[in-house]
Amino acid sequence: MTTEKLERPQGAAEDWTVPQDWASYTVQEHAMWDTLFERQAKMLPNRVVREFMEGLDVLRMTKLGIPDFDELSERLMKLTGWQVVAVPGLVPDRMFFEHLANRRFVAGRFIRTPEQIDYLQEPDLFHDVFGHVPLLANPIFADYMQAYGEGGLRADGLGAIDNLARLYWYTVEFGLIRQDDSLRLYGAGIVSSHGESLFALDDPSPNRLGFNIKRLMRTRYRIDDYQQSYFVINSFEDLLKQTIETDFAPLYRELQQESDLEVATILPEDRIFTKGTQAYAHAKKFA
Ligand code: HBI
Ligand code: FE
Repeated sequence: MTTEKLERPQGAAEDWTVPQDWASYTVQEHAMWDTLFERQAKMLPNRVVREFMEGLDVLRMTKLGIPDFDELSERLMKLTGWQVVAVPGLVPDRMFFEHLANRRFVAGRFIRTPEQIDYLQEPDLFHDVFGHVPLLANPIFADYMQAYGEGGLRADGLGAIDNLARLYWYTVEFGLIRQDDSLRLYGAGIVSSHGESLFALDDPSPNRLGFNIKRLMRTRYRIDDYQQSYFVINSFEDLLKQTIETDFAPLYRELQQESDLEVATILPEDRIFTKGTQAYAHAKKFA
């Protein structure tokens, strides 16, 4: 999503943050959080990676109502040095990376209306706080998010934001992970969506491909529908290790020589996970 045309909204600071102003949320807005939270909390156990449920618990996000970002930040700071800061909506890429590189997660302060319950274009408070924040309590994932922010600032300098945005998209937003001999959800875009939490694991149509940074960075993504491809990591440790060990400058140069891949493409060398299990087979020769 190109965010360069964004104008800094009235009342936002230089770094695009605004006060959350928790006291101003209405009963309806708190009720919207509770409705969304209860629906997901009921269907995610055994579907979402264990560390996500542990994060909900340790951050005490199980209580009713929209979480107070200052309270979340106090707990997160002690666990992994992260804090949650309020923004009016999308912020320019560079600013976004700057915040992540300094362990500040930018969360929209607005929550969706009943008409938007199952789809909204921009990340709202439920997507950002329920989807993204619990895993920031996990030290390895917290390190990955900071490394991503630092990588983003470097990619910006190399004109490679689009490639790096794909890494965020196919891991932080829509990633799957192997755990206890099955596939589990961890991407915020999935776990904050009722429909996609079902689709990503149970539907036979999407491709579930073994994680490979270069292959992933060639792969386009769509922002207006369920994913056609998901990438599966072995563990957060493995994701962090591969990211930190990759020298992105030569990788970006290689990527410039290779064509982008359409969302549903399968390559012969792809490792394909069948729905819901660990087993994967090398892609059959696809004509
Ligand atoms: N801004 N508030 C906010 N939240 C995001 O998730 C976000 C953003 N700006 C840019 C962005 N994400 C993506 O383009 C990143 O991949 C850069
Ligand atoms: Fe997000």
